[in-house]
Amino acid sequence: MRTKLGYAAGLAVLAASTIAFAGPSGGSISGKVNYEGTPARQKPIDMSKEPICAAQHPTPITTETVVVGPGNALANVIVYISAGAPDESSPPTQAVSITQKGCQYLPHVVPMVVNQELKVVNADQTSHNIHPLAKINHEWNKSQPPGTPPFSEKFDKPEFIPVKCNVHPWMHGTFAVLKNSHYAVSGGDGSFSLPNLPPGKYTLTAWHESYGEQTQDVTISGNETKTINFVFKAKPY
Ligand SMILES: [Cu+2]
Repeated sequence: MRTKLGYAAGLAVLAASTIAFAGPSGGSISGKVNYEGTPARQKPIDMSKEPICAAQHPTPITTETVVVGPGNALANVIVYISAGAPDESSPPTQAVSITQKGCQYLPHVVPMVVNQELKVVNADQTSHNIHPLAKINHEWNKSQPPGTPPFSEKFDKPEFIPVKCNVHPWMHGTFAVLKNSHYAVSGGDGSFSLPNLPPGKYTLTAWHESYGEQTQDVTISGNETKTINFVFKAKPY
C-alpha cells in the first residue's frame, strides 16, 4: 500500500503558497515533482508495543520513505537553491518545529537554515528519544518524557541529517540544514514554489530521501516565474 496524501491537503498547500508568494518582489520558481516507474510498497507499521500511539491510528500507518499522490506526484522532496544565492547573513527569527505525535515525526522532512532555532515537541503521552545522526554537526540524543515542554536546538553547518527515535525503531525523519531560506517541500500534489528570488543564475537541487538528488540550472531575470519540473526514477527496494 502506498501512502497517499489527500487532494485536500495538497490543495491547501497550493492555496497557502499562492497567497504567501503573491508579492511583487523578485522572480520565482515553481514546478512539480513526479516519479516514473513503480514505487516500492510502503510497509505497514506495527505499533502494538506502544498502545498509546497505536490507538491514534485506527487505520495502521505505513512507512513514509516514499510518499506519493495522484498523477505520479512525489511528496516530501526538498527543493532548494544550492548555488547562486548568498548564505543567509543571520538565521530566520522564526523557529521551525518537529512534533512527535502518534509515534511519527510531523513533518517527515524538516528543512531549516544554519543556526535557525529548531523546536522539538512531544505531543504523545509516552517518552521519545530523538536522535539526529549528524556527521558534520554535533551529534545529540535527547529523551523527552511526556508532558515536558518543547526544547530547542540548532545546527551550525549545512547537512542532511537522518533522525531516529531510540525508543520506537520505526520513527524516521530528516533534518535538512540549508545555507539559505530559498527552499520548499513538495506537497501531496508534487508542487513546490520558491518565491522572492532576485535576478540571478541559480542551481536548483531536488532531494528525495530514497531516490537521491537532481540539479537543474535556472536563470531568473526580473520578476519572471520559471517553471522547473523534476522526475525521479522510482527505485524498488
Ligand atoms: Cu519515539
